[in-house]
Amino acid sequence: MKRIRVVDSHTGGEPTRVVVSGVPSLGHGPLRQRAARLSGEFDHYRSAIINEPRGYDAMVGALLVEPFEPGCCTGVIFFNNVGTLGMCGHGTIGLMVTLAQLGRIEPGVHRIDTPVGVIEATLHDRNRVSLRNVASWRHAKAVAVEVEGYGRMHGDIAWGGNWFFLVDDHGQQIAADNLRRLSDCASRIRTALQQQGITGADQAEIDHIELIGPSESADARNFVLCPGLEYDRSPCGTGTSAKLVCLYEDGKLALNQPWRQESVIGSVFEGQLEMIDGKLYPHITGSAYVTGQSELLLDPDDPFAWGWGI
Ligand code: PYC
Repeated sequence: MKRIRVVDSHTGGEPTRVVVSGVPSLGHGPLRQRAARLSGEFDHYRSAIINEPRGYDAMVGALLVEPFEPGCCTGVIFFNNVGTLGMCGHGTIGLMVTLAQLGRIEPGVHRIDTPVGVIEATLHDRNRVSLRNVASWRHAKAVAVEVEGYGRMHGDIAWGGNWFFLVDDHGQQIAADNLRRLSDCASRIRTALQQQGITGADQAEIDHIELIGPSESADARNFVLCPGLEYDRSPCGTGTSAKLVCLYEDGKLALNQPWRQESVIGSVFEGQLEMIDGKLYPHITGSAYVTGQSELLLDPDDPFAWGWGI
């Protein structure tokens, strides 16, 4: 019987499962290499932890590993129902609250090593966290895309720790009672990007689609379709980062100006931008709550011991 210790939390409704122990060592190199090793050699562990029957498609995993970069309190490799993620904002907030619950960190500033660079996270109290993301930027503005069943739309391509295509002219209501239509629209945009060869820098696949609309209580509301075709219940930390840099480039947001980003289910992140050495660093603040601590059991006789997914 294999045993994997996990702590579950949610950030604005979006779940994070922190993996404390039970996954084989990925070695000691830079985290980008270790994330590739997780995908290449140990993908069945990712599936066992996050896919049904133990997890579900919206859940994001956060594997704790030894940091490579100096001065970090931990390294983390985020993953979802289809693979690893570069960074994850809601997951970082969940991770910090989980580390506090485990007694591993105190309130204050902590550096965290990720596959896309070091981030800095501040634990304010047992639930509230701010993070300074990796440097983020807009790669292209108002790229036209022909979307089957929906027609021509335009989107900005931006890096916020993952690649995003951010669309305003989608014509959809960003509302919790319109999730099927939003998922259909966003997944067709993603297919259209693939078919039309529209990518991030260095031909990177754009695997997050962000539809943006008005909000009554915040600056904007979004719907973010994640790589495994589930939508983010939170306002998406990396997606909010991508949005902030686009607003800044359009002259609609100043440095250090607060931006409140609401999710499709009504949870809110507060964001702002800092400029360091000519690069834009998004700051994101949100709250997470621990929902469970458990030991996953992988029974060798269980035909679905390693999970199943799309
Ligand atoms: O909060 O950055 C985020 C995120 C990415 C995918 C799901 N959540």
